Amino acid sequence: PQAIYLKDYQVPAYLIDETELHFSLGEDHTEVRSVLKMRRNPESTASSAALELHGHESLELCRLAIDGRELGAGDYRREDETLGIDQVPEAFTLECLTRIRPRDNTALEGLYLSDGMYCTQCEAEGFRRITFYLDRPDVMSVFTTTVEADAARYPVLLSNGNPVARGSDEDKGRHWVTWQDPFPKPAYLFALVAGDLAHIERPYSTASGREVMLRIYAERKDLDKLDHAMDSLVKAMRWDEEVYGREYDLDIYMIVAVDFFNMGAMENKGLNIFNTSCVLASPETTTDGAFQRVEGVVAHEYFHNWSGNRVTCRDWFQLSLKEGFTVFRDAEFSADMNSRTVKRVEDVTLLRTAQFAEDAGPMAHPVRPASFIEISNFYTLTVYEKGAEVVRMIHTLLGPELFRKGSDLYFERHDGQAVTTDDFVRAMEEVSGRDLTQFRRWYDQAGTPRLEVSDDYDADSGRYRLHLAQSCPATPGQEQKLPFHIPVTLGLLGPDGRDLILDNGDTSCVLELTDSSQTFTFEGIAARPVPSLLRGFSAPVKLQYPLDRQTLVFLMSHDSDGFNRWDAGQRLAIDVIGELMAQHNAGEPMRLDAALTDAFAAVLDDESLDPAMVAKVLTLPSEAYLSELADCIDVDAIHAARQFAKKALAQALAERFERRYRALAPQQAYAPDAAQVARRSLRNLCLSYLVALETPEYLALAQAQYDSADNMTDRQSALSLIAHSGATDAAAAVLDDFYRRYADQTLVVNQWLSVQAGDPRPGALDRVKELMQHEAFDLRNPNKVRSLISVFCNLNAVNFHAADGSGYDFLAERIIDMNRRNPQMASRLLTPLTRWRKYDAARQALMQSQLRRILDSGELSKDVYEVVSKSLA
Ligand code: HT7
Ligand code: ZN
Repeated sequence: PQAIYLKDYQVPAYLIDETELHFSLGEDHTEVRSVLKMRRNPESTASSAALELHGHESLELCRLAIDGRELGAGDYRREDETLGIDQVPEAFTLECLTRIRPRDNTALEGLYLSDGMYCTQCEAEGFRRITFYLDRPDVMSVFTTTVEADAARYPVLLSNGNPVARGSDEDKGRHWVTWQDPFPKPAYLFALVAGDLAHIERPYSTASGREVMLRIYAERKDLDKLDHAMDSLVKAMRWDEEVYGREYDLDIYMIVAVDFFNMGAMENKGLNIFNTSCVLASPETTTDGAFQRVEGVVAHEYFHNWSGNRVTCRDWFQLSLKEGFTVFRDAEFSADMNSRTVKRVEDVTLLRTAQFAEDAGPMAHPVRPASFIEISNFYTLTVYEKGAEVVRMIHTLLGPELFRKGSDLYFERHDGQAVTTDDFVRAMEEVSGRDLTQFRRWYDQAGTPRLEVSDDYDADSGRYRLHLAQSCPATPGQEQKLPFHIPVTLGLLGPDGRDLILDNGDTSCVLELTDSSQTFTFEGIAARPVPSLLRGFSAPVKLQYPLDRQTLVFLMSHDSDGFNRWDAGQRLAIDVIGELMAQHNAGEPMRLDAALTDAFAAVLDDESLDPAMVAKVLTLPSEAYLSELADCIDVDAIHAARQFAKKALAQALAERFERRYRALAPQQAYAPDAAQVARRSLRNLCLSYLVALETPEYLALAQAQYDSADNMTDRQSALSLIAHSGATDAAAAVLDDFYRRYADQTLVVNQWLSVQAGDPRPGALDRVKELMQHEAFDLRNPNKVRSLISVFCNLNAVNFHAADGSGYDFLAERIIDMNRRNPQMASRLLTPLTRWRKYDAARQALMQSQLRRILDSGELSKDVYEVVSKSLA
């Protein structure tokens, strides 16, 4: 397979002004008729008049005509992924008839069947599996789509835009609907759905008074689980009007929930297609976390209507233009709807755990990659989450008002265009008068910068100096890095714990680090301050500023920045767990430093704090994050030390945990609102400490919560605690009970699979293998594969990384099989094996040999080939 390079970008040789599609949906095969009004691109410098259309090898070409003249086999060239016609007029109409087989489409790209319902996924390059086309985002066309199907089996026929005509042929039992989308769009935003669907709807008046109908479709059995998504959509629409001045533009906005989907959701113009896991929600079947995820994803896809659809990407290297910006927008929305600090803690936790690991691995790439073999491999945490951090840094540097002006300019200037990340930054530069030339390095240098800080204080002169130095490790293809432009938001705490007033008259300021090292001086400081660095995590860097445990405890209790208060607690816990690991490896008894117990006790006792933040502070850093921090990951020591810390904290603070557990008992009927979510999160965390003690009394408490819960958050929380405890009979019984209760609720059953896949006790791999044969499992359904196989391989480190290599062998087998069915899924499953360099020599050898086995296993998809070959390079 060949790599494609950003530097080779050329404007398209032809444009498609109008696209007319006719789908005749059939069980055995579907016929797609296209009529494309095309013309030569006046901006193209290509010398030949040849037309090269994209078309997947699975397309059966039935007819091809130019301006009504049918072409014979000698008039065109069919290659693997293209169809070439050597000579075409300046402007012409291209007609094409193709035959495709959605039922056999297990890759879930293009047109496929999800539980008997036709649906599409065209981003990034799925449209070429539907018909021959210029399937690239800078070719934008106005689409008219007719969908025709059996009327009884597929009563609902949807596509992008507004419905303009419908009819039926009663003799044949078929009907059709025509949809027109007036907004030019690239093919990746095309969508079609046909099925026997139920829906809810709600009228919405935009800020300027336009009436829009909002509809959410799902299988009839799920109709009672759509209200939360609808409420979230309305909130998102209002928020985008208020915060960004952006309104919706069609007469109808539709969301359809499907069970078979490779990712979370897709922002097709006017017809979003969603994984059921990101739409359906009810208190009985959905946890608080999943409620919040629905709200966030609904908002994310809605926000794409401007950041992605009205203004789209010129090429796929610019993916973060729409994804980074939209993740930033949805994070701000969620922060406004819920707790801002909790949201920031969650996002930074994901970034530091998983994106930093990606940045340190063989697939590391810049936010704007310079090359790829398969673009699907670049829907990554780097493009999405780090991309959002880059937008956040621009927001920090410009401030909210100028940032809003910049986004207004960007949307106005580029409405209806396909543009680049550079165009986005340029708009920000123009409104602010700032030069962001150096800042642009965030888009093209990979790797996580290190920020080393030291300080000195001179009591006589009252001068405090901060020395900041940056560096960035080499990443594949990028040995040397130039300094980044890093905004460091900072506060200084006096000895009493209060913020000092800084020169800008405020308690925080933004230092701009642009050189490899710089010193910042603060005058008139009466006593040595404690710096609160990188407030709100103002840049995606690894901060290195050693603090002793006492100072961390000081920051935990005094820092006015909620994020940094939490971070100080994490740093303290990491330090203490590190000490336990050393004791474990030295064969000494582990002893927990009372500094951590005392700090946790103080936080638990402080009832003035937001319970959600208390829960975050008292949550020990995950094994995955501890692994990311390690140079060589000691799987067993990390697990043993973290488990020990949890139990020791539980022993020391049992009374407090129990008191708060009881005090936080539900007072009202369930609602997924911020206040209740906060209470449940802390209550369930207290329960998790108590169950860690493994006493019959606390296991009974968990069982009582399981039995009496009126919501899935409390029931599932109790389920995992009992299922992962040493009480094997109780574990088996509760798992059986849970399955019996929810056997007909697919998403809940997926949670049941995950709980078992994540069980850290010995024997988990055998159980996972057994579950693969269970009626609840289906290898064709990505949600099931993620729930069972991905959870085992990514979240059950002690079992997956078993020293005998059994976990690696299992995963390699799954990948080889999945490569044939669904290359995107197969490629994503590879992630844990790509990290082999972080393990001991024996594990390294075992993981490498499984990667080689995959490479030698036969015909690999581009997706899998790219990741395996780069991992072994
Ligand atoms: N823009 C969407 C990306 C997406 C996708 C990409 C590759 C394969 C399947 C996919 N499904 C959705 C999702 C988003 O970021 O909004
Ligand atoms: Zn997106």
